[in-house]
Amino acid sequence: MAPASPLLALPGMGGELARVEAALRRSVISDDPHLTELASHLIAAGGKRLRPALAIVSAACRTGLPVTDEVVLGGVSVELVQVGSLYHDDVMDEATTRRGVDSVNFRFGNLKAILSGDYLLAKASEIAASLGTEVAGLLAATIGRLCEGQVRELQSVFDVERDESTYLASIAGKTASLFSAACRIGAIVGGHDRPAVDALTEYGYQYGMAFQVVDDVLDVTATDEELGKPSGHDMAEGVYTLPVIRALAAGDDELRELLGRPLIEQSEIDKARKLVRAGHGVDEAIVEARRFGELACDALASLPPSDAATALADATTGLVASVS
Ligand code: GRG
Repeated sequence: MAPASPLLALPGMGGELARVEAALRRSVISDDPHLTELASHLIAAGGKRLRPALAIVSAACRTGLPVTDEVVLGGVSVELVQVGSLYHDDVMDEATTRRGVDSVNFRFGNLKAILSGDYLLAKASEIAASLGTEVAGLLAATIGRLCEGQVRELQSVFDVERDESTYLASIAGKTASLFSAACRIGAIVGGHDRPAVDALTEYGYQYGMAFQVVDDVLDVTATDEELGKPSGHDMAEGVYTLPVIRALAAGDDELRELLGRPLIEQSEIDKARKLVRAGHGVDEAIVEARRFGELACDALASLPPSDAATALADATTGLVASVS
């Protein structure tokens, strides 16, 4: 879990996020009350709503706040994809909790989690289509990228030789693509000119890369309480992220011996985390997160100065500072 973002502190954002909440809840109402219950489960549980916030603040770089209803809907479509992907991810991971509550698969079973995840994606697509063919095409392509990123990750699970380019390609798909789409949709629907749309798209991509690297650092460095979920989960499940890849590349043979198979015992997970923290892998991953953060800020340089653009820059520096 990444820390709260300064985006949410931009004056007026409280009201904008209340609009997102209302529209999100409306968007998943079905004629079947049980499907409404399933689809509402993780929406009601909360979440940081970072992606709709990014869509709104991207639009606000041109117009300020409040944004139009269409921009709010753009943010809602992206959050529905986020929630739908979490439903599917939790089935794949056999997760029992998410956003501080039972995961949908744990509470209702895998079949209902998959189907209601599909329903969320369908609702996201319907909203995107109402915002025009460009937004609809972008959201569809982004869902494809999420799947590509996740499949890439699956292909290198338990691979102690996983290289950095494979890792970066995976996180670009599974995480950065949705952040990038959030900013691009906010920018398109918010009426920015093409150079600004492209600048905000690039910002979202680089922010998303930094976000995932920070998330991966926290899996090694944070406590269960700080994360709100068991730490070291990725290593235990064979997903070797940047700090681990760097530790292995530096020749940590004890870590190499331990990895390559599931870590079942808590003592093994603790040992693996300790070994990674003892080397330079965490520091080197933070340097990479900072580099992505700087690229995100660079992408904002061509935009006219505004409170919204400052909030985007602050969000990036705050994100990286949270692990520095
Ligand atoms: C069906 C769209 C779809 C995708 C299938 C399962 C899958 C492929 C992709 C999942 C990818 C995934 C879970 C990436 C991790 C992204 C991530 C960093 C999630 C956590 O985001 P936060 O911290 O969470 O913003 P909240 O709960 O605050 O929204």
